[in-house]
Amino acid sequence: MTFFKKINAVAAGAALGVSLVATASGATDLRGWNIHVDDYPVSIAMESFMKEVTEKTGGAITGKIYNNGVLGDQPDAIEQVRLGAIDFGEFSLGPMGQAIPETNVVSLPFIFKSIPQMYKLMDGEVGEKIGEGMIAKGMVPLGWYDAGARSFYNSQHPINTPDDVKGLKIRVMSNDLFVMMVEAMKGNATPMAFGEVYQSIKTGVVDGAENNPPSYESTNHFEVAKYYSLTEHLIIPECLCMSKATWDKLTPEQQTIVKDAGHASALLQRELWQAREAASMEKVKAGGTEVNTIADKAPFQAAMAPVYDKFIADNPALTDLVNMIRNAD
Ligand code: BDP
Repeated sequence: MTFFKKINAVAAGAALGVSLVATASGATDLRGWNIHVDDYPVSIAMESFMKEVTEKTGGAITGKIYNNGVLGDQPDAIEQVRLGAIDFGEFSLGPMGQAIPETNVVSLPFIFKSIPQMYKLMDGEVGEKIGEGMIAKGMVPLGWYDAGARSFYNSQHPINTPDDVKGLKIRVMSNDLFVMMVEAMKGNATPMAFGEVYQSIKTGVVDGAENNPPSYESTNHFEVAKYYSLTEHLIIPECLCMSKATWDKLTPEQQTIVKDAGHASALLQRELWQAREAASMEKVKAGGTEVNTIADKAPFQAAMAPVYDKFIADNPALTDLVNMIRNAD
């Protein structure tokens, strides 16, 4: 059974009980959470998702997407979607790890060999297993979005070796794994909301952070942290997800429309991402960013051994999933 057939089978059962409610109540108006600025690839793809859903359901499902994180910070929004208080959102799997252990495997540094490999695996069995974990915790994945690779940036000096991270105060997304990752290189990690990072770098609360080029650029972090070192230590997929509570209220026909629109929006987002990544790199360089590539990533990978050891020790049930990714071509 394919992944979506599975969620449909589960949902078809649930829909028997609730489809009447959906029909009787007429139009369903959804609220969508998004952390990014209006012209970001994620934001454009989410709008296209909503438009397609409204058109194909003949106006029975409408919705509004709230950009710039105005509905709250990401870890809170994940909880809100799980509880059904927000209907859908576009999330990094990074901050999902605390609530949904399966998603943590993609937050292990250097677990994927490349972005194409990440997609191949997420579009196959690995993605299915992670998706099942998400559904069990109240989130239905509708499409995997691209977030490129994350690299370190800071206001002090370029990073070429793990030793260069030593002593730097680095903001990370909310997940213990990212704290361990920075500490494994003897840096000081500070979990912090995305929206607070610019000011924190500017005022010296932290020296830097880590992110993909479009986020480094769209947040203007490049203005205050000009050394961008392409460690590419994390390739974390993102997800357009619907609350299971909302999903269960849709008719099977509506679920198919939502699922298809989610898939189409992911394909659009992945395409937009490529162009934005290139444009962002140009913009930050023109703005004075000093970009350096890493001649040898092996020492960074080796430094992550304790992160893997602790993760496997704490999550023995996820060992197979970790190995499935690590042993993939
Ligand atoms: C961006 C992700 C976004 C995260 C942000 C962060 O797209 O979901 O909230 O990083 O670092 O790349 O918090």
